[in-house]
Amino acid sequence: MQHLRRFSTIKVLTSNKLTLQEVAEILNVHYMTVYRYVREGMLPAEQVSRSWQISRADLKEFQASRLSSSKNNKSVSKSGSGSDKKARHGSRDTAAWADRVLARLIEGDEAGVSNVINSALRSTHNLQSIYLDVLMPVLATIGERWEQGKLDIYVEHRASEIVSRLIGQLSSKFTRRGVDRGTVIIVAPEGEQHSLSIALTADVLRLEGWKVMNLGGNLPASELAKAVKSAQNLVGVCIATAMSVSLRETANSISAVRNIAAFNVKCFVAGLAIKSQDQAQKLGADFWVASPRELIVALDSLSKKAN
Ligand code: B12
Repeated sequence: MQHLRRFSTIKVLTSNKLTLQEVAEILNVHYMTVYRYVREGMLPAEQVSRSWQISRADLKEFQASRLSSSKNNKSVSKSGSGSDKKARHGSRDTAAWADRVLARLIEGDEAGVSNVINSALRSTHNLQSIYLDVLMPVLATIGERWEQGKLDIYVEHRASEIVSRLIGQLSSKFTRRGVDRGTVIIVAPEGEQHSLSIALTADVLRLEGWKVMNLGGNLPASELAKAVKSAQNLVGVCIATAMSVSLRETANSISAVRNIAAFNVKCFVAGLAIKSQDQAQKLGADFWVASPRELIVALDSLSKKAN
């Protein structure tokens, strides 16, 4: 065992390309945290076959940026206005909760998942983090294992259904009274049934004070146009697409929005099938958002500009 550990340490020290697991060892965080850094574009990585590779140079840069941001965080805390919730975001805490949720989900233990989530909520008091740092990475990991043939399709379907019901239970907690920043529509285009990440994002935006019209998956462009017409004080429309075959319908949806919406309504695209701002613009959108947090930031800056 010790021999194996030494071998992996030597490999970590000498190789120029590192795996998620190796980076996790170096940073002393869970590998799902590293995966999230990669997926949220914080840590550049290349996908080779089915695994991610991170260059040592990129890791060094990432470590340097984390060091400077943690110095900044410390100075905020000293001034008394630091947020515990922020400090916990993406930490080993959330990774540990994610591990527990993942294990219960794979077992199909719905009550167990609910118990773990409720304990996590009592412990972190951070709804946003439970959705974005626990449930979303867990779904992505289940997807990865499914793609690698490590999980049966029925297990993945069962997990999706459990998460869907869990969102139903938690959704009512995501309210912020007395704030109305305008309306945001979130939807997936016709043919696209991947709607869990849309539902999670919708709740998180509600907590930020947005009125969210969640239209779910598989919505024809003509129906989206009707929804846009009916919306009061519409600020943005976000179309999420997981499958590349849905890109044409994504473009149709965007053009339907453009035909009906006021000029200042912004169109965002998100999801696994969208990889760059350039691609987003080619589809007719204004902005690509790589994660729900990016959408929150983009909407914040729109409302600041408007005020
Ligand atoms: C769950 C799942 C399903 C469920 C969906 C349940 C539901 N109600 O949503 C079911 C079982 C229905 C399903 C069906 C299918 N699926 Co499926 N599915 C998945 C799986 C495992 C997870 C999707 C998910 O929720 N991920 C969680 C999100 C959070 O992870 P993420 O995408 O990495 O999210 C990051 C960003 O993309 C972004 N983001 C994602 N969504 C959004 C939304 C907003 C608003 C914002 C701001 C950001 C954002 O934020 C995250 C980073 O912080 C993925 C595998 C995977 N790797 O994701 C396959 C996957 C998406 N499915 C796939 C396929 C092919 C299918 C099927 C065709 C399978 C089949 N043969 O029947 C059908 C198609 C159904 C259809 N017509 O849409 C492929 C798509 C390949 C492609 N690129 O074209 C994938 C990638 C799996 C694979 N590699 O084969 N699927």
